[in-house]
Amino acid sequence: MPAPRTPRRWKPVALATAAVLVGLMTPALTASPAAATTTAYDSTYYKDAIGKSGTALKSSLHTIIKNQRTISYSAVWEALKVTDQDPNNSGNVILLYSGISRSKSLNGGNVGNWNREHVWAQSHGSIGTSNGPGTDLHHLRPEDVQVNSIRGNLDFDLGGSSFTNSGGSLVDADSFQPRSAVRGDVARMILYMTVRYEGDDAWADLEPNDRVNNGSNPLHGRLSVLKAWNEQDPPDAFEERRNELIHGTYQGNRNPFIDHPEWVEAIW
Ligand SMILES: [Ca+2]
Ligand SMILES: [Ca+2]
Repeated sequence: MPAPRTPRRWKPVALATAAVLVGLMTPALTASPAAATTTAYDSTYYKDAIGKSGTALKSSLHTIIKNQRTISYSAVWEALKVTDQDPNNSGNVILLYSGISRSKSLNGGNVGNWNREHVWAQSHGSIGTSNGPGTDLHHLRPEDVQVNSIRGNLDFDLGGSSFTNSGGSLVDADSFQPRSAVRGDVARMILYMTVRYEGDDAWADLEPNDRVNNGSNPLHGRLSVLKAWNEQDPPDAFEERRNELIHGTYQGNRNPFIDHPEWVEAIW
């Protein structure tokens, strides 16, 4: 397996590859936004998906990303200490919705601890915590115990009120709105889950819809809002680094929407 690579090390390679390919084909495209999402994986990992859209793209990406290793729920603790490390303090992790930097050693279930937030809520499709969607690092993040409880199983949507350690996130009776810096992350995590899990294994077919109050159905909303968040909050170095680590070190698969955020619109 290749060693984990950070975005700072692979991005220049990706951009250089893109520049060469674009230069060979059509120089007029060098300034287009599409070039920015060309990655070094397009000719390898994503080669069967390139050029597709709609259900054909979704199906192709599913075939690519379902090839993965799983880890145990207990192993998720140590993995999150690596994938979600504070770039400015290697002893800490960043809490997803709160934006708080907290000591890695404070993982646990008590007030003041951080625990394992399931961005795709566990009850939506009863994914549980045995090896599978419930331990899939692509949607698991550290979060303050009490904030995790406030988010609960709510769908994502606009609006709500602040709360202790909200970091700018909001909650109301039927939905949760993450702080602006991670809204795109949340959208790309939810949509990864819907492509990865298609009901051809032991798990439910997870799908997005445009509703809240999805209860225990294998559905998560709201799609129109997630699509807007994907546009408003593009992938940054933190999100790209964790995608690299999950691919290279833990699971061997990638979140395609971090590599190609435009694939959200291409499918939905
Ligand atoms: Ca973000
Ligand atoms: Ca699905």
